[in-house]
Amino acid sequence: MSEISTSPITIEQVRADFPILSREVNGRSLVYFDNAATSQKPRYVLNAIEDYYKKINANVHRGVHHLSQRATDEYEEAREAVKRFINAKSIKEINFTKGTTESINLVAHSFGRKFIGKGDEIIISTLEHHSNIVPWQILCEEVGATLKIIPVNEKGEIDIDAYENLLSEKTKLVSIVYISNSLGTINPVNAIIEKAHEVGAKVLLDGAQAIPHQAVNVQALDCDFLAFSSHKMCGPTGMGILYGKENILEEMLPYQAGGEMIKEVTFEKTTYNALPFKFEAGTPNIAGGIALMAAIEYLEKVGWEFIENQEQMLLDYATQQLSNIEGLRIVGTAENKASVVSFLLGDHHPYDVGVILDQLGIAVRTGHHCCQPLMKRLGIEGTCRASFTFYNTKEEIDALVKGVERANRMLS
Ligand code: 7TS
Repeated sequence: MSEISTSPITIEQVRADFPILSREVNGRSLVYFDNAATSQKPRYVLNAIEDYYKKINANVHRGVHHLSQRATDEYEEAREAVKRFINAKSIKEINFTKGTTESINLVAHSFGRKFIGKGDEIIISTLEHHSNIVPWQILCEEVGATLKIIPVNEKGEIDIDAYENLLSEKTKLVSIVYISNSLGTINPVNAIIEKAHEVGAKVLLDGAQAIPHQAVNVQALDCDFLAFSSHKMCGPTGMGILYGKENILEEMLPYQAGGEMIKEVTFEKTTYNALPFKFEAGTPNIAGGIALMAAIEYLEKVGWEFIENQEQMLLDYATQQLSNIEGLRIVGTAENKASVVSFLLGDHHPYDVGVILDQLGIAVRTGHHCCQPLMKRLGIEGTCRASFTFYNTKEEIDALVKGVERANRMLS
């Protein structure tokens, strides 16, 4: 494996760790501002994938031979790394999935179908990604429960008083996004969790956008579930995590069925494997787990101080510079915000702005960002979204500002 940049870490060293950042797009240096969709991968992670397939490749948890044991050891070490990263109590609480979406669906299926019934209520917010809306709609329809929605204000902040009014002894689950992918709003999750627990409800945090940007400590938060994706935190696609408190996971129904998740199978009756294997049927994403461990090691080496300082600087600078552009309106102005700037440029369609930026090598996301109900609430169809991470620079924001100004001239 290649070495990770040694401290004190500079932005130049960090950027040199990401091979893709030195490529050109449409004849210009790539400016990658679509980090909320997926982050780029450092060489350290790419090497972990290659090393695994070159030197270890074997199936896990079943082989007596050397390679299988090596693969199993490394894959299970990845579970330890995740446990450490989010400060879980036990590896039994770390379930590997293929992403945030699957993690939420797992809870809807295995917790929801056992513990949520007719007349019960589930609370989500207006800020949710579709993957934290649709599984609950399907569940509610199936079991006769009701979905309640916490409203947001014009700034994109949830209404905490309205939330408290929605809570009652009927509430069985609150499933809420930690940081909004569309607007960057950081939700007051400590208060949300505390209030939910007062009425006996469980809380699932959608941590997809929180995990890459700040330390998340599940024991301090006291959330019951946390869902996140490896690919948004410098790891590979096809790999995700569901954290759940052990006593709750123990009581839940199995999810997918097959190999790995069983203890004993007879045609008369099957018993299920212990945690964390109970929810992991079939051959897992072994390379994905090992590369996720490399991503965690990489982020730990860069350190939260560097990541948070760089991202705060980028957010402040971009907000200030973009606000100076005539006709530009920032959508999502929460007091507590992560490094995402969603904007509209006059009456121009976000897609047209995105295409002009792409011609300049600048990657932003345009559209509803899988948050159609939020867009409807804000009275818009979509936005242009620039999402920054710790390897982005002020100079790249200058390029974005110039690009947006150019788009403004071309489309007017
Ligand atoms: N929840 C949030 C808050 C997200 O931002 C996303 C992906 C998901 C859930 C789903 O994650 P997945 O890894 O299972 O797909 N968000 C985005 C985005 O903002 N642009 O593309 C994907």
